[in-house]
Amino acid sequence: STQLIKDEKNFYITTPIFYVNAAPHLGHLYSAVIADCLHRYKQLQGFNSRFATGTDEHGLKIQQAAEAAGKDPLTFCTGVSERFKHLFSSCSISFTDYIRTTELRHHQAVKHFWSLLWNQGLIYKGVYEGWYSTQDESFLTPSQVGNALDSLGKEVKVSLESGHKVEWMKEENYMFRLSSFQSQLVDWLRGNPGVIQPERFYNVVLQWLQEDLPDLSVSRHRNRLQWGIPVPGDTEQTIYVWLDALVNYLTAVGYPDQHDQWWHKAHHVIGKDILKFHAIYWPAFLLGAGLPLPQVIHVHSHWTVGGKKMSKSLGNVVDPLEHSQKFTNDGMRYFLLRQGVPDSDCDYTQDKVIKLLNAELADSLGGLLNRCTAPALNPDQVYPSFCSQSFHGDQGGRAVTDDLHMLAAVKSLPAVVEKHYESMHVYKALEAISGCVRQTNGFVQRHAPWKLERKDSRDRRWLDTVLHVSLECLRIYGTLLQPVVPEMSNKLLTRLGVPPDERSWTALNFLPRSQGLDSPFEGRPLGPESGVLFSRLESQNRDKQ
Ligand code: ME8
Repeated sequence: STQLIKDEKNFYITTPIFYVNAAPHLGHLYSAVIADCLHRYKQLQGFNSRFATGTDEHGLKIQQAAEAAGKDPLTFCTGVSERFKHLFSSCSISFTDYIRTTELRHHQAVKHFWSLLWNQGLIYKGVYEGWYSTQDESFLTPSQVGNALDSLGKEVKVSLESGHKVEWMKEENYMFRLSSFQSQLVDWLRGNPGVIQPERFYNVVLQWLQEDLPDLSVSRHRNRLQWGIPVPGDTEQTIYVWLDALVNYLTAVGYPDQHDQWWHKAHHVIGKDILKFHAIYWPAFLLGAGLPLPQVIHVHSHWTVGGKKMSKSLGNVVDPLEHSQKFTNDGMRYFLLRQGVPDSDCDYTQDKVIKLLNAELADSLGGLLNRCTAPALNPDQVYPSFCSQSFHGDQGGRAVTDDLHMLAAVKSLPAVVEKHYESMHVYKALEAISGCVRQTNGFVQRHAPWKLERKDSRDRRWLDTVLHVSLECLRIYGTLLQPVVPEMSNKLLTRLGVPPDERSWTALNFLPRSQGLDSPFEGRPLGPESGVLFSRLESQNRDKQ
């Protein structure tokens, strides 16, 4: 039972593993930031959280990209994989495992997984005939294919969902009995309504499962695809890249030897473009292999740039490293999570980034911290005492109705934020925090503590109380913001003198003194002065993107 209690606090979060055919872009960073936020949030709640990310390095698309670059595939993959790793390390993505599908441990995991499916009679040799999109590494039914014009005006067949070109192929290969899992998948979804979030995507998957679910080709002939893992017992065939890639989630927690205590806590963050693979193929494979299904699949939508899909040919691909250098890591993270809505696509423009960060981080939050810690107002550089009589007592209490509203809002803020972090509606959490910051600024503005007379004892008590309340608000905001803007929160909490062991979710008891509890902060010194919290960004008139 000790084991059980230990496992209860385990949590496992993943990002998609990223294709190494091209450089990282904004969308990739977005997936990683969402997962990182959830990982940090769980850790603050006392969970033992593991967080895996990495790169997807096999398949036709990569094979062709390496050829085009004139490099041998592994050298090519290593180069791009390092770029992803560097991006994530630079952007405070605190992964605990970085997996590459070209690693030996992964080859072993995939072979083991394949053999299990094979031994269950779930894989058979057959002939696949149908459409294939190399760009999506995806098989499509005729109803998923339509006509379009290519760049030369020639009529071509494309995937209706992605718009990418498809080709007709006919090949002998191995097939997985996907069709036999249709009703089990429907039962799983019906029995677990929260398993795919947001609900919109849950409904999409249920809809897909109303249609025909043909068996799935899970290998390619070696003549076509060499860059991959050979089928165990048949070196003429290479394992389909999606089967290979999905198993990475197991490899990263030690499959096949020691995945148990983590695997049944798996949470996947994915973009909407790869929903079918994660919500239909993956659960079917797992059912076939007798493994538990993921706890939650968190789906997010896409970023467009200047109203258009990001694409090399349009030249509007946002380099996330360059932009996080320009706007700071925390600035980028804040923007992506504050503006990114999981349910629908969002548009990225530098103008919006600058306006948002200046308003909410530099002016509102940074301004509040600056005011309450400025030596002019707080010459002793301490967390002053809270006096409930001067706040809300019968004699001379100076709080007004708006102040009480503010206190109530901040008091309920942790629960509100928690709810939104749990469902990955981080933008709602940030909206709530930012609303409270605004109210606290209003509180300070209303009572203009700089006009109070420090020598007058009644004024002084009130001044201290106003500062105490504001610092408490800041402490709550700093604590709640840690999953989103870790560096800035650290700076803020350090300035307030909050030590690292008082920054977890259990430290969120707001203003304990006003609730008749001892305030651990009363009289404590503030931390050292550390400059502005977030420097205002210059607007970039020449470049509106
Ligand atoms: O699909 N906006 O890799 P990938 C937001 N290797 N997110 C976006 C985006 C955009 N415009 N474009 C991409 C693969 N993404 C596979 C995954 S998992 C076993 C294998 C995000 O490099 C989105 O999360 O094409 C997408 O799912 C992810 O990047 C992977 O992109």
